[in-house]
Amino acid sequence: MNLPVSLIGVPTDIGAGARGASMGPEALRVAGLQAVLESHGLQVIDRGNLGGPSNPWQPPVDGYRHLPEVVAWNTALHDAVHTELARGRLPIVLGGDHCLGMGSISAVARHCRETGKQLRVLWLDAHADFNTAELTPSGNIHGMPVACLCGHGPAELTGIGGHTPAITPDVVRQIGIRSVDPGEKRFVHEVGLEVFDMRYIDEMGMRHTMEQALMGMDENTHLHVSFDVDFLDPEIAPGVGTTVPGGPTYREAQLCMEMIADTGRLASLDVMELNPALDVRNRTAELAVDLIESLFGKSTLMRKK
Ligand code: 4U7
Ligand code: MN
Ligand code: MN
Ligand code: MN
Repeated sequence: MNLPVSLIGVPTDIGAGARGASMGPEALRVAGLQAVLESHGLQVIDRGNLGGPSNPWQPPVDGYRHLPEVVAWNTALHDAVHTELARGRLPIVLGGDHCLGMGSISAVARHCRETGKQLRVLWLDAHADFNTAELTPSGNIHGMPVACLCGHGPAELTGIGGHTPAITPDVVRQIGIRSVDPGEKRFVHEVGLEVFDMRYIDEMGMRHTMEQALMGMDENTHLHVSFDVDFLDPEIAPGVGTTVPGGPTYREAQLCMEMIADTGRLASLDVMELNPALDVRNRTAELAVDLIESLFGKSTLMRKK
């Protein structure tokens, strides 16, 4: 496929519980993302950063922190991602916190409706991000994007892109999950979200897990990967606001990315929740870039296709 790539920086931590993810886009650039992609023959344009409201650092109102600001950032991102897809390009969203998954994936879903593509979303995360205003223990909207995309949330968010719900739960596969709040867990089961949690990965291995998560895709599939960097074990990826022990190792994460690359169907990507304020000498950013390199086929030179 080898679509030309567009980098879209979204420097905000408006949906997070810790400040600092707003510096994520620059840390990924400093770690050499564009040059690494170009070294694999990809054409890359860095569109720079989107703009939006600053973080007022307020407590939740009616179960949501910073709802108007979250709407503003996600509306801008929806438009930017949709524009790149309409140009026939592969957007990489440089977050920013994971509330931005709403703007990004709502645009991908809209593009799929317009072009008759079948959507598959891989959600790589320690968390299910399936909270609602009633269920959330924090009010932080980065814990709610999957629920909002599936139509459970405030109209300002569920309606971004003009189609509610943006997606149905059956297009989503969650991988690496190991922290789900009690009410959130019940809701995940209720809607039938397909979750490959760490217990599953421990028992079945990453290879079998990815075979299952990627099953049923074909030439007409648009594959979107939403990569929350806290998916990774905190021993190798300390630079995130919400670490949860017991995540995938370096080798497991590499295999995950390589098996996605092997499908040849990757058509859009989010890199979310990287927090340089909590990182050690940009190590987590460099690891993220290393894994993104695998996602775009680093290993293919060494393998017979
Ligand atoms: B992330 C949490 F309570 N579930 O809702 C919440 F544990 O995008 C964390 O996956 C959410 O990093 C983490 O606040 C959101 C919490
Ligand atoms: Mn997340
Ligand atoms: Mn997470
Ligand atoms: Mn997080």
